[in-house]
Amino acid sequence: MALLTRGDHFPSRSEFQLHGIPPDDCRVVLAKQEITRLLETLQKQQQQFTEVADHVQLDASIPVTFTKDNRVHIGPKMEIRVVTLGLDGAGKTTILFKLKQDEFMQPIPTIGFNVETVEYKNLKFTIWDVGGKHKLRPLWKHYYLNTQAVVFVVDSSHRDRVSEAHSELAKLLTEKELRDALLLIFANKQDVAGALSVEEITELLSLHKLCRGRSWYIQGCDARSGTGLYEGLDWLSRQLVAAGVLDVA
Ligand SMILES: Nc1nc2c(ncn2[C@@H]2O[C@H](COP(=O)(O)OP(=O)(O)OP(=O)(O)O)[C@@H](O)[C@H]2O)c(=O)[nH]1
Ligand SMILES: [Mg+2]
Repeated sequence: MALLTRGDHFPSRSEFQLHGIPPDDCRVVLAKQEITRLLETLQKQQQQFTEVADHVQLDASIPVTFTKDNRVHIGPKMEIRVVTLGLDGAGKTTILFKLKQDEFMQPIPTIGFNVETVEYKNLKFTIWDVGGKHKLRPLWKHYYLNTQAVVFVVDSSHRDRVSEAHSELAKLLTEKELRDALLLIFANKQDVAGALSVEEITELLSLHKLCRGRSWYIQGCDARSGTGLYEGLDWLSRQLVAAGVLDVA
């Protein structure tokens, strides 16, 4: 058709119609031209990407975090300050060592504190583990500043100490510096026969009442084997990322 052999000029819709070509046919011919142009652009871009990939070593280990409000954090891990509290013998140090070294180590009662960093997913937790003996509890308050999460450990095998744990937790939750801190409760020693279940601990600590208006979660665990520990960290990381804890502006 003469209309389509005119060198550098491609006919317009009205020129097609002038030659009596039906509108549907003219749409197909015009679309073909557009698609050819798009394909050429695509091929050019693919070629450019291939050339770039040959020269640039992409680092797959660079962590990327997407926050709930659609912000993206690319780069070093988000750092989170956590303090573990709870009565003496609840298992705080055992949890810390298990997370750090992935092995059970028989701890001695903590006089003072231990501090370790634990990397998990895109987060770097700095965990302060403070001694829980009665006479050491007045020192807990020195660890509250800038704490983003409290991990409160309860010995589920010690039914007769749960009310003592309740009163310490109740005191903690009135602390101004911990007002915005997330609260993860580990119902530890679930491996011990006859241990209180997560539901029983929730009930005995009146968690629904005590923690009203705060982000909290209770997770059963066994610090010796590690069962449940990462589920707790998962909850924490979801909350921290959702809250957009890190300023990525
Ligand atoms: N069966 C069992 N024993 C545990 C578990 N976690 C800790 N223990 C034991 O409980 C005892 C106390 O553990 P710690 O980790 O020292 O407790 P803590 O909370 O750090 O105590 P303080 O440092 O005194 O505040 C140790 O003998 C641990 O081996 C657990 O999940 N199951
Ligand atoms: Mg300890």
